[in-house]
Amino acid sequence: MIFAGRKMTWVLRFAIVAAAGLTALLIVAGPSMAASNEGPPVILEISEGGYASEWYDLEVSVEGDMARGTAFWAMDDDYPDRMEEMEDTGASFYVHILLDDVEDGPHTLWVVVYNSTGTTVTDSVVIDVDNHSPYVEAITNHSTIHGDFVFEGRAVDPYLNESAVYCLIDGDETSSKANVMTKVGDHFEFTVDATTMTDGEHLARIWAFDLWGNSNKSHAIVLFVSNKANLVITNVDWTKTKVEAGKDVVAVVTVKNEGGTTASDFKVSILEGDKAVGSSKVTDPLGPGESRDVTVKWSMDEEDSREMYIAVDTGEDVEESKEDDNQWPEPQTVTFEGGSPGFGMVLAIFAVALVALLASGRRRR
Ligand SMILES: [Ca+2]
Ligand SMILES: [Ca+2]
Ligand SMILES: [Ca+2]
Repeated sequence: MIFAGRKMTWVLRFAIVAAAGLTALLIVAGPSMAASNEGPPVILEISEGGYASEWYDLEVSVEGDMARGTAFWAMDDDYPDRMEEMEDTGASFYVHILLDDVEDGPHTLWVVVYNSTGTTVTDSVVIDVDNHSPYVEAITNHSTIHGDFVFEGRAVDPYLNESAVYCLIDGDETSSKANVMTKVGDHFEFTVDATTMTDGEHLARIWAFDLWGNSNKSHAIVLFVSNKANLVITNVDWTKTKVEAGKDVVAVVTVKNEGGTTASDFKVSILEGDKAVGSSKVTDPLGPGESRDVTVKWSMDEEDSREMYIAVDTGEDVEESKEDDNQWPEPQTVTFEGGSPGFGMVLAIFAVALVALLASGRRRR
């Protein structure tokens, strides 16, 4: 019984497979078997249209009395005056259309079929030509960043896939697919969370796809991540550079914290060579993005000219993401001159004169 059951099953399987095969054969051969060689031409099937890049195969299958018939095609305004003959493959009419010189965008392909009696039938299909990858451009400039930072870029394509515009970071295509940029007006934005990135240089690009699948990456911009503090000097204004010996030369220094951590208790100094000769201490916290003017002074007793520099955090009190950008690049020559006696000297001369006057007064008595 068991054997008979198995045998039965095998026969049944064979029957099913055979039936399925025959059905498939009928489906494949369907249209041509069903096509009639008589009567006016009828377009049974035309190729699907849709996205095309570089080339497109246009094909129509026709039934009817086509013994001496033929088919012509044209694109857009070339219909109906400038039509070209299609190749008769027997089963269909066919043409391989090169799209290299065709503008990106929708185009209509027309087909006109003639049969031996001169009767015609017309059909058309729309193709969306997309030969080019999107135009992309990073708008954001090279920046020092911390916390949330909005990266901006442009992506333009007749068939841009707006859900496939990414902020590509450090060339990591896999993880950057999560950085989908949002369309804002005429550009795209993505908020970079610098706290998830290591301090230092990172490269950001906009990477955009069109619906066809062509993609393009912009030039890279440098995002310098500074989750730690980063003190820099943004301006130096020397308010006194030529003074009498013993008096102060003065500079007003604008210090900025470009990092993401507050800094305090650091020095701003006037340097002679590498040596800080005059310093001011900043004790109040300088928060991320904040700037402050700090006045620094230095004096010298002898008459001379010196070349001086300005730098921040000369005591190395603050741990920064970048320590090599703390010096203002332009030196300043300061001059100490000999001059009229100082106020102290005037007082001393006056005192001596007074004593002498008193002494001579006493003698007169
Ligand atoms: Ca495109
Ligand atoms: Ca710094
Ligand atoms: Ca430092």
